Amino acid sequence: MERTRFSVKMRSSLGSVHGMGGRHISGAERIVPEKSLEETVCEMLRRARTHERGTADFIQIKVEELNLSKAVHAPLLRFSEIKSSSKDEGRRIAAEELEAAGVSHKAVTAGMSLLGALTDSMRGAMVLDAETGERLDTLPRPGTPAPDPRRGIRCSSMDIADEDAYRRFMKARGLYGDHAREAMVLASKVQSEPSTVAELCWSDDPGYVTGYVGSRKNGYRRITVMKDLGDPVGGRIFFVRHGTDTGKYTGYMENTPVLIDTPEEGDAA
Ligand code: WAQ
Ligand code: MG
Repeated sequence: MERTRFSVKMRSSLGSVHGMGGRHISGAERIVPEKSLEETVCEMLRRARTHERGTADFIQIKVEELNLSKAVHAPLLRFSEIKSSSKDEGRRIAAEELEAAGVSHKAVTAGMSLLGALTDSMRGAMVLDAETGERLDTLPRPGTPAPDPRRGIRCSSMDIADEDAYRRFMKARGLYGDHAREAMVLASKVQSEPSTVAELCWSDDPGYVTGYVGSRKNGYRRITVMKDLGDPVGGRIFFVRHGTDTGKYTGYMENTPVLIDTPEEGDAA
């Protein structure tokens, strides 16, 4: 493998003042070889300008060269799918999956009502105590600016380690498309931090109703319908062990480069 790659991060919004406030449109993160850098930047620009959530009028793209020897490697989560036919059914299944992964009933209920109460999508994820259900990302932390409840924390700086191996892996499972790829990569990084118990997610793209529950215990459990078609409100929650240091946790999610290894065919997956 080459010695360096480039981290490319994009965030975009509509109606902000120099990127502050406004409506979240889309974000993306990749770690790509130099030869794919231009193409990746153009793709992200295009995505922000043609998104079904709206045409972004503020777009920030950050490019940074990374020394690969500093990147952490983590395995891709195992994949499985549960079919649901309505929002209510999908969310009920998700609640069961979260409890099966070790999140308390109380925390699941708290998380479902927090996501259900959002009137528009956040940029990032809420962090909840998996035992008490307390929301942690909005608590003030000394030495950091007052947290913005609409931002949450972003999981960033991650990508597939070996593109070709990943393509073979997904094709063998009939999985295509950017949503699944990005979600599998993100969910795998989230589970590579030992404080994470489980993750809950559904998309904020009005035309994409699928979501998942991720955990080290049960892998990536895709749930086909988790919201009504046309609904622009999605969300994510990272459920963490009681007593997790939120500052350290956030630092890992936002800054540590993580490359996701795909199991070779024949490996258990
Ligand atoms: N870090 C933390 N939270 C994020 C991030 C991130 N990098 N990106 C998005 N979010 C939050 C944010 O609140 C979004 O509103 C919400 O998650 C949904 O994001 O077919 O498309 O990018 O198997 O719309 C899952 C199913 C699709 C994929 C998830 O999420 C499949 C999806 P979206
Ligand atoms: Mg989206």
